[in-house]
Amino acid sequence: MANVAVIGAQWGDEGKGKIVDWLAERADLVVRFQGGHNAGHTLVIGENVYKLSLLPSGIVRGTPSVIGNGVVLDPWALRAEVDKLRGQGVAVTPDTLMIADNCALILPFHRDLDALREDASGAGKIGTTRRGIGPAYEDKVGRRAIRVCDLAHLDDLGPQLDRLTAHHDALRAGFGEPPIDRAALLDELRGIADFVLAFARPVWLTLNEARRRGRRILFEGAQGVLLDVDHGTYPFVTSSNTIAGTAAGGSGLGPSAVGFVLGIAKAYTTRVGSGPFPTELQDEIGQRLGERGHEFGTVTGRKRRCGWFDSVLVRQSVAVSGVTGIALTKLDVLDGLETIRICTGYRLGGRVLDHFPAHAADQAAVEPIYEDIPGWSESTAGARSWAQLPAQAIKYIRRIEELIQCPVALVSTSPEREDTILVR
Ligand code: 2SA
Ligand code: MG
Repeated sequence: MANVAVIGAQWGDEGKGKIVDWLAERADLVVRFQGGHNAGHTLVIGENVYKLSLLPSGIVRGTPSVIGNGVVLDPWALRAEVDKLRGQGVAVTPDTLMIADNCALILPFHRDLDALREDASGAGKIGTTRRGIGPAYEDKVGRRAIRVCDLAHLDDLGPQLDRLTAHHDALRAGFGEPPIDRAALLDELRGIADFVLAFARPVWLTLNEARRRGRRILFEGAQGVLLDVDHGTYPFVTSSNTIAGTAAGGSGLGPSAVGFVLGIAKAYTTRVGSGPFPTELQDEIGQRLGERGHEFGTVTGRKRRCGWFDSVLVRQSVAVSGVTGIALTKLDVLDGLETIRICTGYRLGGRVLDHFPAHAADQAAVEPIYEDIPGWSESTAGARSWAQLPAQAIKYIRRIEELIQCPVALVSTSPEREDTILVR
């Protein structure tokens, strides 16, 4: 079986956690390759609910899990999440969790800067998770970051720390904040170093070795393609590349390591945070989707904006991420709607577009062109076979496949792993 990369085909929260859990059973290793603890992956196992932000979802069932170099790692968030999982009876050991020693760290002042900027931006704010993700990636690309491997050399950080603090002290001064207390920072790092280093290793070696031995690797994407820093709704995006292509580079494997790209898409659309959203519904249908779909952020509890399925956006995600098959989730949330709308194109200043334009003002101005499809009155919640789906629901899925130019490989009808339909 080919190695699978699971990525979000919309703005995140498509239900990746459940699908990854479903696939993790068939994998030997699960790898996170981008993002950080801004992700929120929910796994429902019997009576238990596990909410993961940073750790790969495989950890819950004991599948060896890897945090790749493309991730930005907050050591204190790591410890808190590990403690919480251990409290739920999940074993987290250096055998089940491996962290790339070349991962860049998220430090306390990254979190501060994220919040300071958001608070200062008023209506123009991005709506970040305030976890310090953006500032940490900036320092990585600016070649100033402290990385996991540096935790073993805290006494030799001198010039590196000078460059880092000089950069941040200038930024902080602009917000009227005091300079970074270097002694306090080093103390905090000393207090957490051993905890992180216990899991640290050159995971690229481990992964390449696993590949040579034919082990199956599952790549677990976070957020979604429309939040990709290049291909998403810039500047209302996250600071990493969320496309499937990152799975290789963010873990230290070559591109041929990814055989099958499974894009996860909700049967409607949601978005949390600011930015354009052509099919957003401000009416009672949007309200209903949010309530029935329990659309609140896993990490921050924020209410998600809801709207109709946008086939233009998903088609674009399929293309830029090389999606091989789609897992369509939360179909049951549409149960009982008389009419369901699908966006098939946009109107912009008298022109018809078959793609989402790059410019932010154009993205905000496009008007969706809709196709209306009759809904179904039957319940699809918990359906486990194609035969259990109402004829209209099947028509809806088939139409989506045509429009996005990609087959639907899985349909998910509840948060329970077993409530999944394998198509064909
Ligand atoms: P950031 O914090 O710099 O990555 O925020 C930048 C944008 O990326 C969005 N973003 C997300 N959107 C949906 N889900 C995410 N994860 C959590 C979840 C979010 C939560 O799964 O529920 O709990 O609120 C996620 N992470 C980042 C963010 O909203 C900004 O638009
Ligand atoms: Mg989520």
